[in-house]
Amino acid sequence: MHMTMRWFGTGYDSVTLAQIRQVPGISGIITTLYGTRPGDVWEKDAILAMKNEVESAGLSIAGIESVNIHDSIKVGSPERDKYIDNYITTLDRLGEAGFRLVCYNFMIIFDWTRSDLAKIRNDGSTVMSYNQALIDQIKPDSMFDTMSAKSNGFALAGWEPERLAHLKELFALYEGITEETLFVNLKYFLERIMPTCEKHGIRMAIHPDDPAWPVFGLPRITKNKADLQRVTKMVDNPLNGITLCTGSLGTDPTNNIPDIIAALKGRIHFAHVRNLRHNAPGDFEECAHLSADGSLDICAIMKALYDSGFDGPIRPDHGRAIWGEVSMPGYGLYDRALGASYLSGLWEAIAWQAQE
Ligand code: DNO
Repeated sequence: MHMTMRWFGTGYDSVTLAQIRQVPGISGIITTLYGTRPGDVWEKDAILAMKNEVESAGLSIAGIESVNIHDSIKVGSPERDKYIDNYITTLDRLGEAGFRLVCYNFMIIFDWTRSDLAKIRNDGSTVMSYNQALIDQIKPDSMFDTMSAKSNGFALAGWEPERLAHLKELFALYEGITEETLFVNLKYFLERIMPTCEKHGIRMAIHPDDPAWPVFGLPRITKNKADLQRVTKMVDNPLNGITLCTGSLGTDPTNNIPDIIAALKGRIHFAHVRNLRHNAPGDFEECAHLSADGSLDICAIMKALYDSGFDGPIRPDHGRAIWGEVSMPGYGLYDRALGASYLSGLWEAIAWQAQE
């Protein structure tokens, strides 16, 4: 594995590349071309400028998170081919620039969802949390305002204001879409992009649903082991893989993450490892990465990744807001740096013991 951190780009992130470079063990960053919309073709010059900026700071780009998917592809409407062509052009350009990992998701309308972005914990830190009863009281059209109200002024990844300004149209577009339609449309998309992925050796890593159940009645198809196995088997190419996101899969306590890792061996191209704490069914909050602070056994997860031969980038994920830091919720420097060091320490111990 190689340890990385997500970076949102100059002007989008409170954290600098120089700071990330000083976190022990970090060899690369995960980023995207912010300012692009789902469906856009990425400009070659912009891709190279992004690469140069990171490399001049002494780091490399270990993967792109995300190249987002246009709604027509998820719905399977007639203009999808045009947008898949655009996606292919972007992949081609990323491949030519030397990128070998692309994370994406197939969540519809809303990406990751929380009811509170700054819940205060006993130690004074704040975390993002989710409570289904609270979400049930929020109308989908006010979800964007709920999310952005506590975003400290940062644009939240996956919550593009331009797209979500048309929520009514989006809900109408997805009317009648079922899990089955989504699987069929994802298969169509993957089959069309695989030749380009093969040309460059680009690993595609679908990100699981967060939380791992339907929200606002919208179907979701990457919630658990069965879903992820279906996605990888329906287009049985080693480049068609997943992002193992423990914070997303872990929202459902019936998801046994070490077991999912073993089942998806060889198809896990990217890992987001973090902990969360279950308070009650449908009610969870994020926490420090440490196993003792939450409900997930992070050591067992890292061991399962090690045993599966995982060789991709890994990154700490959402951290708590601590020590007065003001950042994009979940993406401050301090708690993610603690998380990265903890994960690197676990990995070192697991590797050391394996050699004994
Ligand atoms: C949230 C992230 C997601 C993720 C996308 C991947 O913090 O984990 O927004 O980047 O779903 O496409």
